[in-house]
Amino acid sequence: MSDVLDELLNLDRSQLRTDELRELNETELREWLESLDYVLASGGPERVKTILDYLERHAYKHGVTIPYNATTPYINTIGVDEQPDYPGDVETEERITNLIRWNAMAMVVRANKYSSGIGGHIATYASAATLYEVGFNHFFRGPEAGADADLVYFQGHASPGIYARSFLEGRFPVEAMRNFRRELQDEPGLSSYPHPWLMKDYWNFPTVSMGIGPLASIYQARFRRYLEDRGLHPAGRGKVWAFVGDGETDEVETLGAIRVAARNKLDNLIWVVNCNLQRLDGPVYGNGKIIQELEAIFRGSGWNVIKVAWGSKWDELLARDSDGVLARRFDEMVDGESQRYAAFGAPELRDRFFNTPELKELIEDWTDDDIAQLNRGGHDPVKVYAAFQRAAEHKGSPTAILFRTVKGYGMGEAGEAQNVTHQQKKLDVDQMKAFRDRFDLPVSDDEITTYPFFRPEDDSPEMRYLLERRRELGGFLPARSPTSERLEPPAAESFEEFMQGTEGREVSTTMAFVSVLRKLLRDEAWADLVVPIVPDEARTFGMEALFRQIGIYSNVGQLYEPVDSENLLFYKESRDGQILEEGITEAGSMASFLAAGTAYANYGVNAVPFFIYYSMFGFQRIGDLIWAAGDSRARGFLIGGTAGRTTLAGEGLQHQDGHSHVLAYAVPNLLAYDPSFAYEISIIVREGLRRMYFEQDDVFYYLTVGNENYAQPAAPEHLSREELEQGVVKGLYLFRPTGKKRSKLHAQLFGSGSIMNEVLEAQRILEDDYKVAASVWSVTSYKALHVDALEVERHNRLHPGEAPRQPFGRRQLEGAKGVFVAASDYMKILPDALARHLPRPVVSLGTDGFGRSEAREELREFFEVNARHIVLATLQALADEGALEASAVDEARRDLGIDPDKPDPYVD
Ligand SMILES: Cc1ncc(C[n+]2csc(CCOP(=O)(O)OP(=O)(O)O)c2C)c(N)n1
Ligand SMILES: [Mg+2]
Repeated sequence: MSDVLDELLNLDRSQLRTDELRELNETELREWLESLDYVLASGGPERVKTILDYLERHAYKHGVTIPYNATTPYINTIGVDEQPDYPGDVETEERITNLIRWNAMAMVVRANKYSSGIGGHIATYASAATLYEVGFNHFFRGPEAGADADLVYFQGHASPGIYARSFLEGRFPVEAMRNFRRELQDEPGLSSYPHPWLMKDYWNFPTVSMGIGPLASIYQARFRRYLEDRGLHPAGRGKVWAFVGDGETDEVETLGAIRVAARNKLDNLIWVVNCNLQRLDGPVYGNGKIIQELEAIFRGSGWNVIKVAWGSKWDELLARDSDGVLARRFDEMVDGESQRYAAFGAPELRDRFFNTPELKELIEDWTDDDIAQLNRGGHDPVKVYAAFQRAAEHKGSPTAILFRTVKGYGMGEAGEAQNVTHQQKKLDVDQMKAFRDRFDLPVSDDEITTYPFFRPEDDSPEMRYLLERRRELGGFLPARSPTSERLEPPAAESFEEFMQGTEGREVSTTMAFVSVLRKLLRDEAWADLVVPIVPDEARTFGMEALFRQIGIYSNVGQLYEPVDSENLLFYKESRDGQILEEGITEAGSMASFLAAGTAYANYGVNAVPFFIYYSMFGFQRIGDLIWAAGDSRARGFLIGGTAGRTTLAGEGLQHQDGHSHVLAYAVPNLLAYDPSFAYEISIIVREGLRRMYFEQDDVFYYLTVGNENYAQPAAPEHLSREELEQGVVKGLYLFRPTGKKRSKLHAQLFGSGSIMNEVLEAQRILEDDYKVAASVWSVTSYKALHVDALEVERHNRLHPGEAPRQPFGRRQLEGAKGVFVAASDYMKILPDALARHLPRPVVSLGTDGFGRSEAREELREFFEVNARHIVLATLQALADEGALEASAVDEARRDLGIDPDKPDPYVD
């Protein structure tokens, strides 16, 4: 090959194999390259891209397939000549970063010194400090930037660094730093990780359960667009930044929704993937290169990818490397090898990395000190700035920046790039001194054992610089500031129709809920704020009328004529559509719920999400996201459709939900309801709106609704409206009192959800056939009754001198005579847990077990929650009390046709 060609090929030599080179016809190749150069010079890169595209298609037509290659060479995406000048004062910034590094390290070491085992992480922030600091000094716009304000998802384990910066900014007193992970001390403390529940003016997003933050950030960026497109929030330059660990990309939640970001062209989303090449136990991908692997995944999903692998010092070597040997060596090196160089430093790098005469030649005049400066890109502010800037300016797709860093950077022997570094929380005196020297910190040997925190004087250049940067960029971050706007709940009259019942017309509670939702969509004050979220399940819940009425959100509108366009209820997508039709992803839908449910705190918009899903696929499948909603103080309604283990007939044990209400107990600020009737739903929704958007309580709601059709009754007349509303909201009210007050035998029957109909039928049988005076109570929420009872119990325990209080449920049932029998479509633990707070024992019927694929009637027989079993349970309870002979119960059992040897539904 001639020199000219050599030069032309210069950049690409590392990509070409020598046998290929040999086979090429020199003149031919030269002509191609020269004409490409000409196009580049005359038409620019875009013209080159177009021509290459046509060329490829042309070749394809003639049988040439070019293998798909999603990766680019393992070098920085942004070349040295493309790097912008650094706009900041690098030295001052470095001094600030070093102080933050120190304070972050000291807070963890100190916490563990004074309370062994308290935990905390040094290595994560140590690897990410430059990424955060360039962001804080030049990019992240604070709340005062209005529509331009950014939202930042901080990596949970990096929180010491974020606190340490806030401390310099004067947002925390030194006591707070001393009480890291000690929130119950007399002085203020700081929570371990980002938890809005614990620090509600500070943190926005819980991120520490790996995968939740990245997933949530995608739907956050999309929701921001949704608000803008619907005119609920002004469009601005605001970005969503998400800091993601490379190990965190193991989680399916992290990468599972990235195409959603590309499909929605979310150029307001930037992921900063901190590839320190390590996770908790060791290397993320020791036998390969995580950066290359991630590049392929992101590029293949339509993201803009920027790789920042090598720091500036490497540029000197790359410039010398006319043969491409260095680039080839980068490609050859796996992460496990690379980790050794970070751990063992210059001698190891000299010996093992520069392992051929050509490579050795590159560094022949270099000292170990020179070699030690061969840093990874993520520790080089100039490289970090260039990448952030390019990402911020990029249009048309989300950006992932893959930064190569060292885990435990600066920790030296205490953990730098060691496999144990993630959990290193103790540094001995010598290690602290080494850290101090490395970052040139003003700490004397004597002081070191006191773990001092540093904040320069207010008028020092560092402090002036730091505060000025934040002032310029719109204030401090993170900051959480909920809107104070209160919304009046809809007037009772507008929901009055639900109080009248359906006059015999049979409708399900799902339909009743949809009617309530449609009512709300006609309410001027609320209509725009409602955000219906469905995971490809709208038709299941009879919501398809909403498609046409309020439209499905799409960032491009509708680019096709829908197949059902002739239809009144056609599938309408539009840019101002209101429904978030997420497709088959409960996790994605819940991430949208998170974004919408916290819009009051992030955008000042009182959005009201209604996430309607198959109840089985809620708590069980995406419980961690629901937990995160609780932590986030999200508001809104989770609607578990097709609920009830026997009410959803004909499915099986992956559909028939009989335990989500048990799981709902775990989330402290969640109110859970299993309503039976339309008017109950309307009362609960109105009350929810009042509590969340008028009282501004940080609670959210879970309602189960079923698909069994039955006549919805009118509100009972024996209760005042106030009594009824109170009962529905607090969990219990007398729905149908017995008409047989003079009977000797008495029973109180509790019904929930659609099992209420079985309870009502049992009441009839007991009264007609067995002379038992039975009253029926509607239990809308076992959880609400239970929580109230625990509160009262606790109050009484802590106030022994005062007159004891009574829980709501017990008060309601105080004078109620006879046995208590409860039946629901959920597990027996619900009434059982409440039982000790009631005046008498309770016999619980429920749906414990896997069940069968069957029809409703047979399922209820199988689970023993139908009217006949409720009757039998009542008679047996009366016999247990001595009010009935056992033989009478056995006779009844026979009359009811109940087989005593039927299989146990929990076991079989
Ligand atoms: C769902 C979940 N599983 C496990 C953990 C425990 N954990 C915390 S950090 C960590 C390793 C994180 O590695 P990486 O994402 O690479 O972050 P780095 O600290 O290296 O920046 C693990 C396994 C967790 N927090 N969440
Ligand atoms: Mg990592």
